[in-house]
Amino acid sequence: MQLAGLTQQITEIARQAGAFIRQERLSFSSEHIEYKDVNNLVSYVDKEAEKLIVEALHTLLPEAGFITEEGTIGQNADRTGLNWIIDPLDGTANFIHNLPVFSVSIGLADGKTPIAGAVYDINRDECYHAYTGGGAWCLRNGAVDERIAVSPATRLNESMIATGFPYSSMDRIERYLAILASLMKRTHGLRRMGSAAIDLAYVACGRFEAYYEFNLNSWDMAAGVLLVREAGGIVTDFNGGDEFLFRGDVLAGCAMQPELLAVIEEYWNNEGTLPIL
Ligand code: 2AM
Ligand code: CA
Repeated sequence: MQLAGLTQQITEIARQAGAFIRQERLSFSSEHIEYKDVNNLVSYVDKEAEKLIVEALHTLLPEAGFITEEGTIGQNADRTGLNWIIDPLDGTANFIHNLPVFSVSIGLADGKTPIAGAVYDINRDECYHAYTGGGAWCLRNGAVDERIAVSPATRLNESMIATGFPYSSMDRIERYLAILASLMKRTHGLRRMGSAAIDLAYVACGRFEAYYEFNLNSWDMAAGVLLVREAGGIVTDFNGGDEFLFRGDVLAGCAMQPELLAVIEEYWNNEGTLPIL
């Protein structure tokens, strides 16, 4: 498989889907909102964008299976072999509220290892892309392709950290809040952007030093974790291992990642000892 050429095509498909989403936003209104759950939103835009992406990718690599947020096509339940892992619109709640932080995320994974992918930051026209061994890149305005790298920061106390608030399962909320409180006191600040794929892309290009979230879906992170790794960063689960893609807890960062991991491990694995302040 020629990953370099494949990644160029993934980048183009992500940009095309993003152009569709950007266009639809112009005429989008609240009557288009559908509810998968009380705070889990979707619309025809997510579904149409996914169709467009799935059709293009299927032609590109017919042997690969699919794991997608909107379930356009049969899903590969056993998750082995090659799979396209797709979130056609990451940051749907932002899209619906016209908050300009939403993206397209397309990853190709071999088992639990992402090997190629792109995240398209639709409103900035920045398409982040990478394949294993090829470095991480950002294509701006469809014209300038620049190699990107994680931040040179080495300490938590010189870091800006992104996270995602829990929105469906609240069963680990106290641990999450304990970590948040601890980090508030020892970082440059915390941000909740609302698109995991953008958070990861921004770690890859050095805007954030790190990003962590629990309970994510594989399509939120498949492309983004590869971007961070190819940009020289470290990605682990909350135990320092590599079981993040299909388990959902992920921590990605630059050289200070181990220091952040130590804070997360302290609270995450210690039920009953959660001093919030
Ligand atoms: P989505 O927009 O594709 O669903 C960040 O926390 C991640 O959680 C986002 O990538 C977002 O992906 C997902 N998410 C799903 N529902 C959400 C909600 N109600 N609020 C915030 N994020 C949500
Ligand atoms: Ca989505």
